[in-house]
Amino acid sequence: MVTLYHYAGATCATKTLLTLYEKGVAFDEEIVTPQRLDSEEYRRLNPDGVVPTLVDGGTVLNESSVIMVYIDEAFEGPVLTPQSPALRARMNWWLKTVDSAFDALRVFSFAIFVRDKLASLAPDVLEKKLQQIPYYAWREERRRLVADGPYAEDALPAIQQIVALQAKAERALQDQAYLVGDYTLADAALTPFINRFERLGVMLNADQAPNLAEWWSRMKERPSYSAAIADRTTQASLDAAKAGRERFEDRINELLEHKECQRALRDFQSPE
Ligand SMILES: N[C@@H](CCC(=O)N[C@@H](CS)C(=O)NCC(=O)O)C(=O)O
Repeated sequence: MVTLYHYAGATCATKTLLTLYEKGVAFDEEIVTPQRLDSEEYRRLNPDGVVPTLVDGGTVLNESSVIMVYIDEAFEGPVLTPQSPALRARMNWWLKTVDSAFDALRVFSFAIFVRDKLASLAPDVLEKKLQQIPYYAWREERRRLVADGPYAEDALPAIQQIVALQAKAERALQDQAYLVGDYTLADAALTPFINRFERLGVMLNADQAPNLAEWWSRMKERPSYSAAIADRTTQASLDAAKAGRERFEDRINELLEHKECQRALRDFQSPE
C-alpha cells in the first residue's frame, strides 16, 4: 500500500492528503515528528527534511505537486486533471503558482504563530535547531522571524504574495465554480493555502473577493475537506493561530493596507 509521510497541519502535505481522499485511494500514514524530520532515516527519503514524501513500492516521491500528479495518474478514481491540453496547462499553471506562494505562506505562518515555539528556546538550543535547516536562505529567514515576527523585513513581500495569490483566484473564479473547469488538482492545491490564510487573518473578505468566498464555502462542503483538514485540526493549533492573529492584529492590518498589498489586489484581480 502507498504510504504518505507527513505531520498534522503541514500545508504541502495537506494538498496530497486532499488528493488521496478525492481519488479514494487507500493509504498508510507515517507521522514525521520534528526530530524525525532531521533524522538520517527521513533525510534518505527526503533530502530537504520536509514533508510530504510518498512511498509507493520502490517509488519515493518528494514535492507536493509532483505527488498530486502521480496520485492522479497512478490510481483509479475520479480524474482530477482536465483532458484538454489547454485546460491541463492552466491547471499546471495553478500548481506552479500555488507552489511559488509557499515561501510567503511559510514566512507568514512562522511570523504569526509558529515562531513562539522557537522564540522560547535557550540561544544554544535555538542555534542547534537552526543549523539543522539545510539551506542558508531558509535558516537566515527563520532567524529573522524568530527575532522580529511580522516586523521582520520578510513580512511585507510575503503578505503581498498572499494577497496576489488570492486576487488571481478571485479573477479565475469570476465566471466558473472551480479554478479550471471542473474540480481539479488546482482546487486541491489552493484549498490548504486559503485555509491557512483564513486562520492567519489574511484571507480577503467577501467584499474584496466574493467569488473566492463562494468557492471557499464549496470547498469546505467536500468530504475531502473534512477528512484532510477539519477532522485533523486540533484545538491547540486553532488556539495558537488565534492567539497569534489577535496579538498581531494591528500589524497584520497595517501590512494588508500597505500600498503594495493594495497594488496586488488591483493588478492581479483585474489587470485589464
Ligand atoms: N516545495 C515543497 C515544500 C515542502 C515543505 O517545506 N514542507 C513543510 C511543511 S508544509 C515542512 O516540512 N516544513 C518543515 C520545517 O520547516 O521544519 C513541497 O511542496 O512539497
